[in-house]
Amino acid sequence: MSKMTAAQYKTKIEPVWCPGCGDFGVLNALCNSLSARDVDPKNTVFVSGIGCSGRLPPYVKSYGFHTVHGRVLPIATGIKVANPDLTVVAVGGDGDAFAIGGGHIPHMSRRNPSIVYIVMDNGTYGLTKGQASPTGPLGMKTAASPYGTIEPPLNPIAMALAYDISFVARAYSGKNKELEALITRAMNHRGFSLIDVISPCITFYNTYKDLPPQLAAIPETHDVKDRSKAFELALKEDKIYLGLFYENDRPTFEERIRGVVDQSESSGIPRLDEIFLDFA
Ligand SMILES: Cc1ncc(C[n+]2csc(CCOP(=O)(O)OP(=O)(O)O)c2C)c(N)n1
Ligand code: SF4
Repeated sequence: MSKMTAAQYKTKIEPVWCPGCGDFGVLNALCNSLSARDVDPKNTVFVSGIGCSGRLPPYVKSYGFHTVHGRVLPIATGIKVANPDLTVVAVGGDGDAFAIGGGHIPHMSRRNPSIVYIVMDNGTYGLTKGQASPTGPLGMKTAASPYGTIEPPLNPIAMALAYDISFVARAYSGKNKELEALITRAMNHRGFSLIDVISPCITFYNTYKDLPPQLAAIPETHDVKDRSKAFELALKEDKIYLGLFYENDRPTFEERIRGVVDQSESSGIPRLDEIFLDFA
């Protein structure tokens, strides 16, 4: 079968996003990357949480699971464990990822399943009409915070590095080629990868003008194995660096599970299903 084009990876379902939403850029880069990598839709699952960004799975030709708010990662992990041969891509917003779902991030690092997690980070809760999210700036005024927020934002890249996630990157939805390249690299990575994609919400928190002057590509000389240097780049206040901060190679969750299964088969310890048979 000939290779599918990027356009063929899109379904006929028209995205309901507002015209100009950054999430369109993510969808385009994703489809370009799926085409470049010749990914088989039959062996691919997109999993999402709830939010405007969480609407993405039906727009891509693949299997999909639009789950519940903040629980995209445990569900994606379950899918990967059930069938490690699948390409599993998790997607969602910064609220989904770092507020209600934030508690899952460290455990994804500990387990390190081969899942690509794309966070469409717009600093706001788009779907619920623009409340401040954990990545919105201090003092952000919204209908729900008319005097400005009183919590400073968290830094997703520094957090991911602190947890030692095995692939940590940041991209901008307006820089499609770079985003596509990062997605492709993350898909080739063995282990959990987090790409924080700055993806502006044109309706509730339009950062299209303010952001570009602060964005800068990570210097080509940066060694992606150097975690301390990656921290330095992540903590810079005058620049928002884009690109791959850090990558390490260590055993994946699916490999370790295979190891436990192999041990259990030779251990002589009865398996759970055999124990259950005693009660049948
Ligand atoms: C358990 C639960 N709590 C709250 C909500 C309401 N809710 C739906 S989406 C959302 C936040 C969306 O923001 P984000 O995850 O950043 O995605 P975006 O819409 O900006 O893409 C919230 C609070 C919900 N659906 N379920
Ligand atoms: S509300 Fe914001 S995040 Fe949601 S579709 Fe519109 S522009 Fe995108």
